[in-house]
Amino acid sequence: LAAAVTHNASKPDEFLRPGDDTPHIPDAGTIAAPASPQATAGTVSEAIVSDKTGGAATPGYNAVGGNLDRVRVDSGRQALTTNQGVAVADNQNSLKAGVRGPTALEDFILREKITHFDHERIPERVVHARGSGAHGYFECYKDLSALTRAAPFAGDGKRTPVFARFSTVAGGAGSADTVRDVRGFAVKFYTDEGNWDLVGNNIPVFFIQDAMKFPDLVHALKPEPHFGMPQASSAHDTFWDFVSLMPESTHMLLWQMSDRAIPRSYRMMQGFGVHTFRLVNAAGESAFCKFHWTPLAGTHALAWDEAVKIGGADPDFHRRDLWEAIESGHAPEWELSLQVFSEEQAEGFDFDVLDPTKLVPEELVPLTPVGKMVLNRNPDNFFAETEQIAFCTAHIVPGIDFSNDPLLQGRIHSYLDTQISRLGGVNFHELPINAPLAPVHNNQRDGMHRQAVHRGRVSYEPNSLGGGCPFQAGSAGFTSFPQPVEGDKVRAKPEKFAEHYAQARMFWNSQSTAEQRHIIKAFRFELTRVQTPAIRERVVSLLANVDEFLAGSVAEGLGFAVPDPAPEIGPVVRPVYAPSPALSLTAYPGDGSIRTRRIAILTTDGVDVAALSRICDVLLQQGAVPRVLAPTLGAVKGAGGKPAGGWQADITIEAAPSALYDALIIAPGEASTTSLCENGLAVEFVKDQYRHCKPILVIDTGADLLDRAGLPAVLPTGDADFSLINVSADQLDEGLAQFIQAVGGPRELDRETDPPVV
Ligand code: HDD
Repeated sequence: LAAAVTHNASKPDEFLRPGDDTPHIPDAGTIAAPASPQATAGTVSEAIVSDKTGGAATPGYNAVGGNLDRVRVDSGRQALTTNQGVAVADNQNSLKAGVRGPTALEDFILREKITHFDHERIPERVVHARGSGAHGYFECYKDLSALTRAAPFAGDGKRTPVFARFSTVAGGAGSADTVRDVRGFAVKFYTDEGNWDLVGNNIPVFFIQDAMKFPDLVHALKPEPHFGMPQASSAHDTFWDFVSLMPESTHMLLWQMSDRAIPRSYRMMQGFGVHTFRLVNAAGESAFCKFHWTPLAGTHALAWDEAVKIGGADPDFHRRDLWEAIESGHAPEWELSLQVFSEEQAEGFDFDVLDPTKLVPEELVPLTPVGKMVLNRNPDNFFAETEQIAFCTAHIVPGIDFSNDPLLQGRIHSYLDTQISRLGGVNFHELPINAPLAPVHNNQRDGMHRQAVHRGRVSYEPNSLGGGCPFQAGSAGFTSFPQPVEGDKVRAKPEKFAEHYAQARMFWNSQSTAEQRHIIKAFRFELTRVQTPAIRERVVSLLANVDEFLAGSVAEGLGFAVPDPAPEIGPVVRPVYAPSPALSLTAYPGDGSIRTRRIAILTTDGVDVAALSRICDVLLQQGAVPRVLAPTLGAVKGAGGKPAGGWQADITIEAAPSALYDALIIAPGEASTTSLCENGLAVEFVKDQYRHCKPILVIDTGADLLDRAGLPAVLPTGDADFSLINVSADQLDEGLAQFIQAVGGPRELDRETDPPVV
């Protein structure tokens, strides 16, 4: 053994140990060059993303970056160490008694490494486990101090750092992004007066009226306990059993079955604070308030068939989309608007503003835009930031206060409580991503994983030994709004909470014809997966209280007659609302730009190289992300098999199917088209683009592929299909102009038939 060790030390390679006695700093390695010429132009591409991974963080990019700087670790040009900072000579071999002998218990390096690994995972969030986040800032348009003393609104153009996390609700941390589900929309504002968390969803109402029912809702929604299925889906008996017995869910169910629940991107969905909150100014005057986030990119949704296919092709679709948009410099933005109303106004509404299953129609209280959020920096480390961030509805700052909404009241407890087991103790606020930028001084002490080193002998208040510090802030500190309360201690609900269908009906009547079609199909799909006939019927009996056509269409799809409407409990006054256009996704088309939109260009050998270059140039100028797809990787050859000026396939048709792209261009070239027509994957690609109502541009011979895919030349309505563009080679620029307009606009939903013809 002694001989071996001596030998080993002098000739390390003898036992296949990489490295030698001197510290070895490896090269960074060569990062693959972007495949095609267009990928060099600063667009979203795998190349740019990988280029970034080794890069150092940019300190001070926004203020919270500064906060995180002190804990950032970059290991470039550093030796490997243990957690105690002892340099490790050999990271390949455990310490053995003889090369073929047992491992020594004294191998503290092995044991530390394995022990740490064994404990790498923490419990995932009980709901909203799957999420993605980013840093950015909130910028207030105008000083709002007349309305609230909350720090983010305390000056024209004032910026407050934020971290936002978007999530699905039902699935586990490793589930797919594009499932049908509500999306979480949580924003932590690191204000100069402490952290404020606005923990909302992309739907402005909720399933239940009282926190007492939340564990029941979640138990019903999550995988069924006996066999752990289904993951990340509400299409199963226990969920529909529960909601069918909770008529107050009906309004939310319509939203959940709408296209809101399959957003195209986190960047393209609204966010809502859901509850009624209070704003309080420095004079102590208060108004009620609802918070709305509106994406500047507009609201866009996937088709259901598309969402399902993306789930297989790229389960990280939304995570990747957010990451790539930020890396490529297209920072997503949302405008924050407030609905502000007085307590007296609220009393006049025919619903209760404390009921989270109701929204305040914009016709009643219009929206006032007050600022915008820009997300411009990806996290350095997913676990340290996106996973460890802890949002709590209890985190409010002076100027913001709660209402008595019984769901909100329960949430105030739940979020802080859950972090104690999820993040392992009461000091989770010291994790860098959770630490406020505002200074923290109090007499709370000790507990698991304490980071702060409190000095001095005093940890109580009042004290004289510490000069009375930290002292109470008095009126400069948080003061609860002194709302008068009276009444008996009861377990009961206010009267207006009993009406469950008027706003569901308003929502239904506010949807476009296509949106209504999608809601019907979503109910049909979900309830088809339900195995218990009585549950299906009970859900339709709720819908019978909303709209006859809706209930009739869903019942027909499920093969039974519409049952009697679900009975009301006691006499109920049902208000009648006019349609509210703001409740349709069509109300927020965005600015019509095609920035960040992913465009597939189908090619193969024989492609018209000049046309391909022109197409990519034009799309890149617009900030889109063109991707050259071909049957195999490698060079794409031009006409006559000549090399095509450096053009390479970015990805294969097999590896990146149609659902991953917003639009399709079939590049011209006779030989290219002939060969694509023989490729079933290419034909399927074209069919899916059509079925998902996305724009398709074909140039010249590319039209043969449309015929091969059997696409109709006109819409089922008999009208021309503006998004199916077919031009000759000399009309390329006109074709591209029409294509860009189509990609920036809404999808051609008139293509839809039930069942689809293509
Ligand atoms: Fe909740 C997480 C949103 C009702 C209890 N919730 C969570 C997240 C969002 C929401 C966005 C994820 C935050 C993140 O990204 O870390 N929740 C809502 C909305 C609700 C709502 C908009 C209704 C208006 N939630 C609600 C109730 C309770 C909870 C009534 C309990 C009484 N929610 C939780 C939780 C979670 C959570 C168990 C899981 C992980 C976490 O908090 O940090 O405490």
